[in-house]
Amino acid sequence: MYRYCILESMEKTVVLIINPYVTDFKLYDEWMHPVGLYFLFDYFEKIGITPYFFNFLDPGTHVQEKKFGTGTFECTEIAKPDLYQSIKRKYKLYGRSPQSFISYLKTIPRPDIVCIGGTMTYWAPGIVETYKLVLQCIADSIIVCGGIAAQLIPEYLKARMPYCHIAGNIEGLLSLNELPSLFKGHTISHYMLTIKNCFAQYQSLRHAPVLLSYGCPMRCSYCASSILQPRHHLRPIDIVIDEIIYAIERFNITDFAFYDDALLFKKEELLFPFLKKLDDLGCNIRFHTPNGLHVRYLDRTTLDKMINAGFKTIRFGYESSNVNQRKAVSEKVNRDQLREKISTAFASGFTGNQIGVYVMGGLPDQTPDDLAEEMEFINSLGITVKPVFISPVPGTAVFSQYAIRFPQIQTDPLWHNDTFFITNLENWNENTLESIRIKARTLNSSID
Ligand code: B12
Repeated sequence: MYRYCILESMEKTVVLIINPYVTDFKLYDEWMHPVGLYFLFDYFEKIGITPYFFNFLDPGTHVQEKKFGTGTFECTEIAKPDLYQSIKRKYKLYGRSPQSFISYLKTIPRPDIVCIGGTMTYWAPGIVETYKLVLQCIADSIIVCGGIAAQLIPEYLKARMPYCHIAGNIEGLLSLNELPSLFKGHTISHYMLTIKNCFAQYQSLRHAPVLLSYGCPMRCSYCASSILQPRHHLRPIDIVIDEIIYAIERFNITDFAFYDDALLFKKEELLFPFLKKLDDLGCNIRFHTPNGLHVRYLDRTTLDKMINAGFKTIRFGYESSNVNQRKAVSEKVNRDQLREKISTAFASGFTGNQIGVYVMGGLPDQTPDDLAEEMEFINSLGITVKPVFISPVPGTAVFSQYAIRFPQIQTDPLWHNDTFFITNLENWNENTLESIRIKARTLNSSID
């Protein structure tokens, strides 16, 4: 089934790394980067191979630019899978045209190995589409798929991409029996990898990712972080600073988004010295935290440091204050604690518009009214409310719980889509979702 080829030497091996297409009802570039692929790129460089890189979701090719470097991607409407027929929204393939990929291939030597990434499990049809295009264009290359989706749904991908090795992560790549022995013996140290070298491949960019730590010490029952990265470790601050300086000097970037699961954990050891170093260097930066921060680690000192360092968009993972659902979200914080943290953030100088709180819809036994009431509470604090809907992620406790009622989630990742899954729960449907979205817009319009 698989393809093999004889690779003569490390220096002559040509590797192409691809960030694949995405299939979904919506996709905006809120500082999106395939950070895992940037590390993979650097790993190849460190073992003596300089790879090539093609990003179907290149943030330098926005069709429309939005605030703080964000924007929208090129897309085409595609046929809805049968499962999604009840959803009234358009289903799309996001990413640059096949023609732009074919043109790119003409500029590089013929790849021996093609590495395809992939993030959300329910974006799997986008990975398969990319694989098909690769098969058409580069006959006989060795194709490897890795990243979050490959780690969480390997069987699904294997069944649809017969000529592809499913590696998962970089360690998985090294242990693939079918790969040439060239790779064997090259252990990796995640600590030393940098995103900088892959970054250099872009023509233009308006934003960049920052990752200070890898993995998460928390064990929320809906999140797969601890399965994907079982150990939490801190990246060397000097490497991260070097990446930022590079992004500023090469692309004149001002907007940086944190990708950490738990940015505020061990902040005295990591975030604080990092911000101090940047301050000493006099960098003029705007920071954003699209991935929610843990509210419980916030205090006046932290918030003061954040506002002084240029944090412009801060998001908190509050999820739910309902006692039944708080268990599902590691008892994040209760309402009184949130109220107190928000007033501290105001005292530090943040405005309501800069602060957004994620509230999760679709937790076990939660009704739309529970969520609406939660949103009103967030609004009463004078900040922005951000409803998000549950995606059951394989390997998590919430997934196992839902798998009893919806066994399909174990075999079909399209079920994990945040826009679709919730519509199957009692009391939830497309209309309730729409009313939640409208409610959020109305509530947020009163926030300065
Ligand atoms: C940052 C982040 C985001 C960011 C940006 C995501 C992006 N793609 O740009 C934001 C905040 C926007 C986001 C949003 C969401 N996210 Co998110 N996010 C993450 C997070 C915390 C980190 C991902 C990351 O970049 N890690 C850092 C890199 C370095 O790691 P990595 O990608 O795993 O790569 C490593 C290996 O896999 C390997 N590798 C990677 N690619 C390849 C390829 C090959 C060939 C090989 C060999 C190796 C390899 O190399 C790396 C080093 O080993 C993960 C949790 C986690 N810890 O992974 C959730 C996670 C991916 N998100 C998740 C979810 C649910 C969401 C949301 C749906 C939340 C919601 N309900 O609204 C939204 C949807 C976003 C959208 N656009 O529609 C889920 C996935 C769900 C799923 N079904 O797949 C995760 C796993 C968290 C969870 N709940 O368990 N997210």
